[in-house]
Amino acid sequence: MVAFKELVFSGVQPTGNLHLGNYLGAIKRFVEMQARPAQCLYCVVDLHAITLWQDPEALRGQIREVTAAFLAAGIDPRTSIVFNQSQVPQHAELAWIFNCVARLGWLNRMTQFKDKAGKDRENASVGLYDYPVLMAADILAYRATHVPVGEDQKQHLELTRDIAQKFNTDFGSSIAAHGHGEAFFPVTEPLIGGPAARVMSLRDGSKKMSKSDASDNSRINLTDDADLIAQKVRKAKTDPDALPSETEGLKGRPEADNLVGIFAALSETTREAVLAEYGGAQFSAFKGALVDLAVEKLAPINAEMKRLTADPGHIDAVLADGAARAEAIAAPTLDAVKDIVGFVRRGPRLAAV
Ligand code: AQP
Repeated sequence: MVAFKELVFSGVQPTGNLHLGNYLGAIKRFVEMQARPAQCLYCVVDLHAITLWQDPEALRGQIREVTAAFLAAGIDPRTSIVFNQSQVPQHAELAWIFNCVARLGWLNRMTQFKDKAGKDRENASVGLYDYPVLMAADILAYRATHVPVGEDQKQHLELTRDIAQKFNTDFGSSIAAHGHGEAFFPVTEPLIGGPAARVMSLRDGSKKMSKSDASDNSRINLTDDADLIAQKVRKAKTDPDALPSETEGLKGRPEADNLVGIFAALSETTREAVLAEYGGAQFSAFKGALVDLAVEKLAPINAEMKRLTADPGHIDAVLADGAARAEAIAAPTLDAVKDIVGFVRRGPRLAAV
């Protein structure tokens, strides 16, 4: 077997309303991954964003806003590679090759497409249907070994693994003939976990906190100021009982479970530890503590995002530098894939030299 060096890849769509779920389930964990002995790549996935129509001027602003959120949260663009997907052509190129590896039956099982397309499926874009194949290409263009994501992306990560395995099997003898051993693509490991792998809506504990929820009160946006955060937490739906002392007591109480999970993730502890401190407390008291904690953690990020978005030239320079470094990794992968598949190509690309 080939030994793959540890490489971390993940992405966030620039579709506006970046929220606490995106932060706790993904961006905060991206920051933590930087302590690993790994190359980390963090991508603003703008090709994914246009699977649903985006206003062009707003999209440009949203790409810069997600980049600012990455940097404000603590991603270091000198050690990690921060870039937007459309600047690295290998993502779309590999997606086409993977379109010919993935099976229709696999895509038909994807629940996110069903949720996002809704009843009017005939009218959904082909891109929305093909979204998980592009996601597999994003990850495998870098032969990424680890992908930190929220729980909603679990099924897409399984598809990425299926595509990698099928490619390795379909082209096994060619992979070996070109000196890549038994497997060209790694079977990527999803990193899903922690107390905030699935942050729920503040208005309905059975629904995921989401950018597209019509109610702004359902989510805490990373652009919300301290007053708005306080207002949204105080208005969050709860039940009439006090907090339990054990996690067992959170069963059947989705709103309580969600707020305890958010508290645990923000304070980098567990639900158990939160309940050891707040078990028996009424929600009014617990929400007060949660407001203080959320403001303490989110206000500095909010302020830094504002500072960074005021200088789009700096953000664009970070993205351009990241794209060049990303392409230097992805271009040789694509050259090898083309050789393996049997294409005739020009000599090595500049980026690979
Ligand atoms: N509620 C959530 N809890 C934990 N993690 C979440 N993520 C999203 N929502 C939650 C994680 O954030 C990362 C980036 O997500 P995305 O931008 O690719 O898009 P998404 O999952 O489609 O985000 P939304 O908010 O759910 O958007 P809409 O409303 O369009 O459906 C991913 O790692 C994701 O798991």
